[in-house]
Amino acid sequence: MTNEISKVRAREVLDSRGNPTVEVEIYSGNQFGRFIVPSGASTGQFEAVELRDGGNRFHGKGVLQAVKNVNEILGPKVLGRDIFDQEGLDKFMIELDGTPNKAKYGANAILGISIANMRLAAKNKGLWDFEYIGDSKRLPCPMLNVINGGSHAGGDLAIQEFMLMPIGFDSFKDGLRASVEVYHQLKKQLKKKYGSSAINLGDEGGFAPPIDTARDAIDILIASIKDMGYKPEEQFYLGIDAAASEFLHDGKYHIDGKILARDDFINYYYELVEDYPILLSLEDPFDENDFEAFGDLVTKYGSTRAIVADDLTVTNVERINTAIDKGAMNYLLLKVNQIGSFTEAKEAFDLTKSKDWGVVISHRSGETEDTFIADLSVGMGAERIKTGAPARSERVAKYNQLLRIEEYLGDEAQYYNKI
Ligand code: 2PG
Ligand code: MG
Repeated sequence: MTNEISKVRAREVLDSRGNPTVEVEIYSGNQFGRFIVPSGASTGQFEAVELRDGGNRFHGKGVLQAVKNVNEILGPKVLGRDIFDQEGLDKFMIELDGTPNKAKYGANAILGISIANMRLAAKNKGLWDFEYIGDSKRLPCPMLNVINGGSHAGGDLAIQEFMLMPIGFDSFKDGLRASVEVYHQLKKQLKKKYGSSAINLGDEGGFAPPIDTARDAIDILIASIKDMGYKPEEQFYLGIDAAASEFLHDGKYHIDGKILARDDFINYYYELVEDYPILLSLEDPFDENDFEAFGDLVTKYGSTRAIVADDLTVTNVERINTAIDKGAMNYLLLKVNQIGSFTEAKEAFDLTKSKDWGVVISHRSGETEDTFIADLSVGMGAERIKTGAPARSERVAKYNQLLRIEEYLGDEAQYYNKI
């Protein structure tokens, strides 16, 4: 069987928001690996460049240039490369691009080739993707985004995500089932309290109710957990992703009907965390440039809470190094398309692990049927994965893949059920 890339093919397909995205296939003989690149809405300022065509077609969101860059430039140049030399392939493309943020050919073009190649390599060896990625047999704790706010919904709720974390269960399967039960109970409660329009879904499959404050969202989640007979702070914890850069305007945070200066916003979290011990994970609590404010929360709560960096660090080792210097996080949110290649995402993972910090593998708000991140989370041995609510097939697809992996691993599977 040949180990060389013999054909590269890209095309424009659609993501879960109906926006175009890049799909790539890499062939070796008649075997191929495929990957569809996801896309964010609350994108960090420092993310690698997602090339979009502009103009009128698809409201400017077409990706024909990125597709062309794969089919006519990068593709022909990687022909004949060894499919098992992932690092060599990624570094070669980074060098060809030559910019610090993949602005020339597009991170969507480069990542498509990178992950499609990895998939092909796994297939060639007869392995599941997660087995090819690493030796870990750890199933991550899911973080299910069941109430959607911010730029993922159309209401006044500033905080973007409210997530269920089924920690106190013995297996991924059990944790997922209990979360689904709570999700449906939440639906009933929201409908009763706010009416039928409250159960409309946001971009990530969570409900987008007319709730105005974080406290109201957390209260109704706790009530739903209890209604189902589960124990808050034992079986279920909660996480939020503030995506705070999105509601920072003219130096002030616009949240819960108030306009808060930075220091008042730090106090906002002190009070929230003290009042809600169930709140275990806080992602992007402050603006993506405010390493110091992140550091403040780590100093105060770092031993008991996950302070998760997403827009702050954008899966980029340089930014993670700054966060290390400033003590600004203890959990990394890892998104492969923020950096644009498998090798660099792995470097970000390894650097984070060198500090004994945790990692959450994450989807984007614009997703597809591709389930790669489920395998990535297991292969790398990440503690957690966030991939939306247990609704909408592009979200559920990842959870279903984790169910398959857990079943396949049998007794060897270890569910990460730690705080
Ligand atoms: C986030 C993500 C995923 P987006 O902020 O963590 O939930 O959102 O893909 O819009 O950046
Ligand atoms: Mg985020």
